[in-house]
Amino acid sequence: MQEETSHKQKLAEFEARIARGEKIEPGDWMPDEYRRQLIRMISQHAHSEVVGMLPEGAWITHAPNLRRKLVLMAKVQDEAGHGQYLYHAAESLGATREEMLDALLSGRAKYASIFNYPTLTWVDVAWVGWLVDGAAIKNQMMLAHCSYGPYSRAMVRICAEETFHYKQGKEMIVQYMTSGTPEQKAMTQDGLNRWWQPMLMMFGPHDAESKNTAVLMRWGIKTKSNDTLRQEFINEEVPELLALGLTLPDPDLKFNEETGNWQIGPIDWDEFWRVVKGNGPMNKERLAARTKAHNDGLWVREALAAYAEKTS
Ligand code: FAQ
Repeated sequence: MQEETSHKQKLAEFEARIARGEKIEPGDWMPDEYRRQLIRMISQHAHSEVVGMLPEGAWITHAPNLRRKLVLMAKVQDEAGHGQYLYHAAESLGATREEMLDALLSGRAKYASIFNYPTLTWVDVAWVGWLVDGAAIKNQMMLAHCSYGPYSRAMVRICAEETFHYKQGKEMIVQYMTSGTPEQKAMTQDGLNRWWQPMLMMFGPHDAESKNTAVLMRWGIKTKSNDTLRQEFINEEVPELLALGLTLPDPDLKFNEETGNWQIGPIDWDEFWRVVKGNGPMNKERLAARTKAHNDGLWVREALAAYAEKTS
């Protein structure tokens, strides 16, 4: 009975801290479910950054000129750094790197569905920058205000870098659409046709189907729902895409004067769940590439462990 009262009291104090806008720090008391939700989300986010290096990384050796190659290398390296910050943030909650990597490589962990699609042409690098980094920033600007200190601070740095990623993608699309050849314009439209729907899915299922949102919002981890962020992103990007002469691959797209929103047609959630469950176009290749990188890095981990033992 006394134990129950003390738990209720701790929970009330914890929720009051969140209501006052205070950050929760690693050693602070927190409900088990808060810790579980954060480990789930942050580790998935870390995996997304690391797997997310693969679709664009494939184009580094095919970049059309030195400037584009330097920018792309810097971007892909940034994503590795984001993975590091995020794995550290999850470690601050008690998750170990080994557990998290094991979950990823064994296929038990989720990561952003979008990275299971192939980058078929060079312009896909540009679309990943504009649409994928753009959608990621939209979500992460919200997470920069989340109640868990280490996650929110990691997000501030990550968002600054993702903004550069977004701009380099947009710069390429603008160039191809305003001064490109007819082939470049056609390639750009083809890329938009393939990336638009998967990008919309990145924000997660509709609010009515989103099982985690309620608890995440209660504890200030998320402050906006999946549908709210998706709609904000659509409203911001559609006018810019149309202004470049691009066609959105959605016959139902229209501006709703009453709500002030760009209204979209249905999203193919069957495809989303197929991809999330491991059966997307590139799931197997992505996990095989991460497993190879992990195995190739074994000698580095062994050398570090031997050095640590020798110097301790
Ligand atoms: N993909 O209840 P909800 C990036 C799962 S970073 C796969 O609505 P929640 C940088 C979800 O986990 C992109 N699975 O979930 C970059 C849950 O299953 P669970 C990653 C998804 O957590 C750019 C189930 O569906 N960003 O791109 C997805 O409230 C370019 C039910 O969903 C983050 O991870 C999905 N798209 O909302 C790198 C940000 N959506 O876990 C390289 C942090 C949902 O219960 C190149 N995460 N699921 O088994 C979040 O903000 C949230 O977790 C959401 C999902 C918004 C992703």
